[in-house]
Amino acid sequence: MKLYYSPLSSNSFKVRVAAALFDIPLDLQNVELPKGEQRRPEYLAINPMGKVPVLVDGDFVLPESAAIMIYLAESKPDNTLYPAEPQARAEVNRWLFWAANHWAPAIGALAFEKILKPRFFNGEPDPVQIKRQEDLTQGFAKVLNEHLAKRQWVAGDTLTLADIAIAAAFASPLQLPIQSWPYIAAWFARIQPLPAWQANLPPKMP
Ligand SMILES: N[C@@H](CCC(=O)N[C@@H](CS)C(=O)NCC(=O)O)C(=O)O
Repeated sequence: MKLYYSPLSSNSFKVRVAAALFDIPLDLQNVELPKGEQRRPEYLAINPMGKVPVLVDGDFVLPESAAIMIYLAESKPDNTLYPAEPQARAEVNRWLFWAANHWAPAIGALAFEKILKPRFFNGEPDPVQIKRQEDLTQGFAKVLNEHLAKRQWVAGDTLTLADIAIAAAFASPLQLPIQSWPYIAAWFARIQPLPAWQANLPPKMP
């Protein structure tokens, strides 16, 4: 299977970690976001949204990181990362949607303003946008921190795709103030040592 990805992309990172946990090798195809390769016609033919990641499995083309993680999980029956029991699965889905709709967009916008825009796009960070996305991130982190106060893992009593999807934000060079959310910090300390996590970390920005 081929994965169009970027080493700068935490949505790509979460898919790579999930694939490693499922022991599924991926043929990685780097889409150079700073060069705008995601907006070239040949890439838009693969994903009209002009985003990474995209999985290609034979003739089947699948954008959207959460959908890709689920697709990989469904090729490995009886795995615990994406449980089959309907309520357990719904709980994982709930947090995958939470990450896709709230958490990742706020953090992605922050990373763009604070790191990618000045570094790759010759632009000035927009303080209004930074404040707005920081406020959103704080609010979402509070929800996650309180949720994790009562449990070890985000959904259920073991590691699932939901943990990987949400924790990916902390692999970003953004360096979110994780120590200000003690239950998130304790949870992340359980995820970070995973070999699948360590093996796929994005390169450090110089
Ligand atoms: N909902 C999508 C979001 C994908 C996304 O925003 N990808 C970013 C990188 S993390 C991207 O490709 N940005 C390039 C651009 O917007 O030009 C997913 O989960 O895969």
